[in-house]
Amino acid sequence: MQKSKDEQRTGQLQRVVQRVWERVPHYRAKMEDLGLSPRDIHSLEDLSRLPFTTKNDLRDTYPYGLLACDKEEVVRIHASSGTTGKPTVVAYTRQDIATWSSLMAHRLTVAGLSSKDVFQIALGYGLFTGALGFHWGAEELGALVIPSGGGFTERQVLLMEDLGTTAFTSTPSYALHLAEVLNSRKKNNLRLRLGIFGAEAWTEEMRIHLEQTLGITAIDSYGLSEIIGPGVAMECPLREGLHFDEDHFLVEIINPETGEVLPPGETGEIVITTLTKEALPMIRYRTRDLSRLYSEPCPCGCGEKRIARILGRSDDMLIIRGVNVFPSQVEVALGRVPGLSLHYFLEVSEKGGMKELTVCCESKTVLSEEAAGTLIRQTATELKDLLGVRVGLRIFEPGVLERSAGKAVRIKKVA
Ligand code: DLL
Repeated sequence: MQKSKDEQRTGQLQRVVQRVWERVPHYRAKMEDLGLSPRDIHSLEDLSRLPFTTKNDLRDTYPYGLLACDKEEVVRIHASSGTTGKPTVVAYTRQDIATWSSLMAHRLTVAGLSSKDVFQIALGYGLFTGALGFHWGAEELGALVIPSGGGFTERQVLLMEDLGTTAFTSTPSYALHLAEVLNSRKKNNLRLRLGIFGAEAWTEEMRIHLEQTLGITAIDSYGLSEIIGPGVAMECPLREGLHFDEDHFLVEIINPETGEVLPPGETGEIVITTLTKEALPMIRYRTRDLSRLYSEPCPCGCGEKRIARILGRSDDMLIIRGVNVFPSQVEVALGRVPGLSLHYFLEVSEKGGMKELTVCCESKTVLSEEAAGTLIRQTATELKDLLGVRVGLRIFEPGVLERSAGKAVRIKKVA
């Protein structure tokens, strides 16, 4: 059984390599530089011989240089959410949209969504892949879809109450805000049972908080525009890792410094190869996201490869006095302090060539001077224990920090 799957995937890999070799001069040149041709791909082991693709390859060939189909065959464009410079444009053929919808419908079904659900999509519609990816998948499985988009929290709540929303998707940081607004209201008629969250790093502490305050099961969903959008990997209801569909994506974990492929269990950068995409196949795309592969199959029995919750992006890793710090580790520490909400950001400044970090967070309630002092000491201890380095800390009163409707900005650089 496994052998035939491997043979089938080898065939898919050979076809996708042949496709980019024939149609994308940029890929062909990179392969030729390594002395490779499609004839060198005999098995899945040969994947690691292929060159990596990075965001720079997309930038250098902006906007259509990596297209592996005629432009007339492209039916949709999305763009990545980069905040500086030109966006990264990604393209889809009609078949790519169908593939995306059906893999999304499958992932959502596994996550627990069904045609009986009323599914509210509180993600941005537009160039961002988030909303439309969920939208087409949820419609395909027959759920009643409410395309509410990001933000406009009062309207989100009204729709949830009046239309009987049973499941919704948003970023975890926006779900935290929604939960706060819902809990501040006297009466609400909520029927929520399932939340599917992604597009940014979040933690088990945030999951527990969202599940408890919203009365839902919270599922982690991972994806990126360059690969297809949301739907690349998602948890099943056991919530023990995000499942990859290897009929569509081959996944490797590499050492980001050396490029060497790491065995299951070791943390490194996720690298993904698409097997079925037509317009923009990706060969060994370096995501910059850090995670690890599980070595054993999920207890749910599906047999798919799983990755652990994403630790963060390598670009977001801060080095504070020689210690590596990820925003998600700060979230874990804050989640251990009962008096704090999970709204936070990291202020980063530079003094004499050294990075300084100040964690800015919020108390749950307005505190007396004495209680505030205790909370500061408690939080500083948790941060020091978890990060292994002492960092600055500012605790604001409830409601002071900005709420995000989409991806939260966790790192703010100050002069
Ligand atoms: O964020 C696609 C998406 C939308 C995924 C909605 C899930 C839900 P991009 O805008 O291209 O696409 O951003 C991709 O977001 O490389 C990760 O750094 C981060 N990311 C996405 N999902 C997760 C997650 C969408 N579950 C980038 N956990 C990726 C941690 C995530 N980070």
